[in-house]
Amino acid sequence: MKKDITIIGVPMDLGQTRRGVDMGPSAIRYAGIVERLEDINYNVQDFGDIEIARPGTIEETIETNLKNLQEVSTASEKLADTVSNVIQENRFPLVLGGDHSIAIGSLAGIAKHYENLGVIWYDAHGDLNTADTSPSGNIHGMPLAASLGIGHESLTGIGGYEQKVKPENIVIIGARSLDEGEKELIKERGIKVYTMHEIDRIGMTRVMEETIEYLSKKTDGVHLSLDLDGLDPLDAPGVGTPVLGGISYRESHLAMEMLAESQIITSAEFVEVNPILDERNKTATVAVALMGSLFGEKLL
Ligand code: 6HN
Ligand code: MN
Ligand code: MN
Ligand code: MN
Repeated sequence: MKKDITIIGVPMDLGQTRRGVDMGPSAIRYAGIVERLEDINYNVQDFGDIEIARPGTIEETIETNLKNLQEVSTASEKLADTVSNVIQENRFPLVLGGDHSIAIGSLAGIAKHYENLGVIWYDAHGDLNTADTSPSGNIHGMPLAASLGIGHESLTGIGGYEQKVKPENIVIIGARSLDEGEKELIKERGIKVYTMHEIDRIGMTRVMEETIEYLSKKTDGVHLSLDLDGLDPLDAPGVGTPVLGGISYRESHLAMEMLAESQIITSAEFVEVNPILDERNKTATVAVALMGSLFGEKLL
């Protein structure tokens, strides 16, 4: 893992409808992310936050059922540029959300630096919807589809190119709430998914061994996109779209420790922390602990 990390906050809440997730980056900073990484000898730079427009402030010129499309698209371009510059400077981009729509911008900025970027999508959801399949019109349910080049051109065209990631370079971990259109897309494109069923059945150790083996063979970099709702709501209650029966805190720690050991991760984002829905900043604290493990913190 690179020894220089740049933290980028993205106070985005326009990809969904529950207020408060824009405070995610502050909550994670407050839970001590900078100190945590400095304690394990990283050089940490905090870029601050990407500016997000208030809803309705950008004139809507596009006819669509996607909520806040222009605002999300504009913020995604800014984030893509920022993330790309960080990689150019040979630093590790650590993006803090904000709702999961921000992954569109992160991946647009990251993927152009790799021939074959891998993506680990740690999430209760597939985030593979489009305007046609979305039950909600919320863009946070679409970033993985957009990054495949599927969906509205204002989302797929960020960074000036269409396909950020190939379907065979994606591994989804923790899925337990997939919409019909998402299930079809997963089958049609052959995306690898470990649902909660497989995690229960074969255990997190094997899930991560297989994931690492699968991705390290064919990719030249791996982005971790970790949605805190991948965890069980008992461990991470501060999220906008909780789903029962998720990955435990301990399993998640193990997953992060195995990723640290494997040294395959080249960029990461932690999203959907909503302090308004949280219990005493528990979810941000969990996020920080997982980042500690991801970056190689040891117990002994
Ligand atoms: N997330 N599949 C649902 C939708 O509205 O498209 C939920 C999406 C949740 C997205 O948690 O990042
Ligand atoms: Mn998500
Ligand atoms: Mn989710
Ligand atoms: Mn640990």
